[in-house]
Amino acid sequence: MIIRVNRSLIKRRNFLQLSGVSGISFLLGGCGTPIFEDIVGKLSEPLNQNVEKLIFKSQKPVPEFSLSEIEPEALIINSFRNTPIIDLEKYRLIVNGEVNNPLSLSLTEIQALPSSSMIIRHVCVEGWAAIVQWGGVRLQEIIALAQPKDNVQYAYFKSADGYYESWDIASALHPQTLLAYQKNGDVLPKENGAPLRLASPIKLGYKQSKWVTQITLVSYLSLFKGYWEDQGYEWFAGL
Ligand SMILES: Nc1nc2c(c(=O)[nH]1)N[C@H]1C(S)=C(S)[C@@H](COP(=O)(O)O)O[C@H]1N2
Ligand SMILES: [Mo]
Repeated sequence: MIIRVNRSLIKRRNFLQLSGVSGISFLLGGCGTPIFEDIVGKLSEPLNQNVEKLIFKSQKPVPEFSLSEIEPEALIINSFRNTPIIDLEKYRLIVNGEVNNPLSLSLTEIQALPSSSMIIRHVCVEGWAAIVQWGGVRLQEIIALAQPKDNVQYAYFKSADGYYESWDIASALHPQTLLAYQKNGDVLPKENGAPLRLASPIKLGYKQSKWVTQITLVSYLSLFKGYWEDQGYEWFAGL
């Protein structure tokens, strides 16, 4: 166990600190938290066939823009409430629901996963758009780690400001659907959803939850589909 954590992510020096008292709490996390070795180990386990099919059938990538086309001023902060205060040390991304391997991931763990970046257009129904570069981890990476059961069809996203959203699983598994922690090459600003937000070129702006704290994978949609959807906005909201 020790060797695997050490080898994959944590440098020797940090690792020695981890074997002290603070290390134990790091590895054990909260209750029900899989230790990191477990998470890494699960990467080699087979995925359920539905999810595997969706990840590997080539979902059509959306053409991206070039660096010079980024519009740094065009992305308007659009929040239905104030920016929530999030303690980054205590922050955990919970992944639960109909999964075989529920997760509770710290930011360090999330940022140790393979990262990717894309330059895409963000489109808000309120009549503005912006070309933005987002960097982060593919949502499919996190979903795969959680080992969803065969019947999973939707993902619910809970945000720290009370916002909530639901997506079809195919869109959630699209290779350009990211949990972003960078914007235009810098650390994601708080107002744009730090530490972690959805970013994807295949959905309208209101689907792209900021301040995501929980992802729940389910086989059904409940009465509550999304903050704006429950007031009449369209649910699929594809671009
Ligand atoms: N948690 C949360 N996520 C949210 C919203 C919100 O109010 N709360 N607004 C949505 C809307 S309508 C848009 S257009 C984008 C805006 O993202 P930005 O503020 O980073 O430009 O965030 C989306 N995600
Ligand atoms: Mo929006």
